[in-house]
Amino acid sequence: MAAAPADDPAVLVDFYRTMLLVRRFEEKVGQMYGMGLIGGFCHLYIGQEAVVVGMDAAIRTDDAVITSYRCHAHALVRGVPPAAIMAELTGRGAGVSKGKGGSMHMFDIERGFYGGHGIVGAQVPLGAGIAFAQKYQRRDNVTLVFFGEGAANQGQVYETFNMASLWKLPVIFVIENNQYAMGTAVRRAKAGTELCHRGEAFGIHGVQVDGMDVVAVHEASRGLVARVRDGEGPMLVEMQTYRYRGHSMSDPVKYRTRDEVQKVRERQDPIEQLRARVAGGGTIAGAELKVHALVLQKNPGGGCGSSRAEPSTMRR
Ligand SMILES: Cc1ncc(C[n+]2csc(CCOP(=O)(O)OP(=O)(O)O)c2C)c(N)n1
Repeated sequence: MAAAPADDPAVLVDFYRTMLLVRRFEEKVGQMYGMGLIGGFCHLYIGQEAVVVGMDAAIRTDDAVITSYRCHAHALVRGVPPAAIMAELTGRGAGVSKGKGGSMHMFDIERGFYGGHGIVGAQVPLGAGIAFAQKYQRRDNVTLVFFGEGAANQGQVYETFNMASLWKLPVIFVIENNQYAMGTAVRRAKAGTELCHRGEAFGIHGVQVDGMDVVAVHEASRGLVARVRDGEGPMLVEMQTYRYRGHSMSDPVKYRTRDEVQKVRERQDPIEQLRARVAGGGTIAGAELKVHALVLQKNPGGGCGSSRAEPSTMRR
């Protein structure tokens, strides 16, 4: 997707279609995991769609993205064909990583997608390395480095902040604060300031954004991307978001109530929020949303979680 003003109805319809694609894809993955058609570890992105969709629309196709194991959506928005991701999940040679990476390790370098990393936080220094190469080769590209609020407590993140700032690397550090690191709520794990301020000691400007509002995500991202591309050096954004499903497919979710999840769904769901904003009034855009919703039909069997556990010896 090319960057375009977020008040353009065509852009909003595009955001809606892409968020719906991500959601329906992930629901299908959850269903197939439950049927035993997908093996290994599997982390769904349902609830967080606005973050990748709004941010990807603010960068160019020749820019770079790197993220954690919760990576299906990031690959989808970069333009990796859904069939290649599904083939990867089901361990086939037609998969985007030739069926050898699975859910957590998808790569498509031609599309600027550098994974898919199972080691928490490992993608942060790797992402700075990609940004270093962009700058060294005098390309006017940027790198988006996505990581969770749990990873944001790791030492390697701050070593990376130091070097990225020192070398004015063209990188945006994106903390996807989905409120839980496995079963640990952010309020139990985070000391000190808001996460958006964590780069300030290194001279890295940070902002906090409502990551459930795709328009807010996109507008904030456009501003940050323009500044980073102009050579201002690294920036940080904390996206306040929420994951609806368990940490992974084997998570029984005992650390929060169903009521908590239900309230977020009812009040903040990113897809529903955008639908309410665009739909109605007999507009062409409103009609288009309905068409997209019909094409990407809700998967009737895609309920909550799976009856089948991940490998129990090494739960992630
Ligand atoms: C170095 C390392 N430590 C621990 C783990 C186990 N682990 C997997 S995911 C996770 C929680 C990470 O939470 P967060 O960074 O908030 O990302 P989220 O899963 O919420 O997207 C942990 C501790 C790991 N994979 N790698």
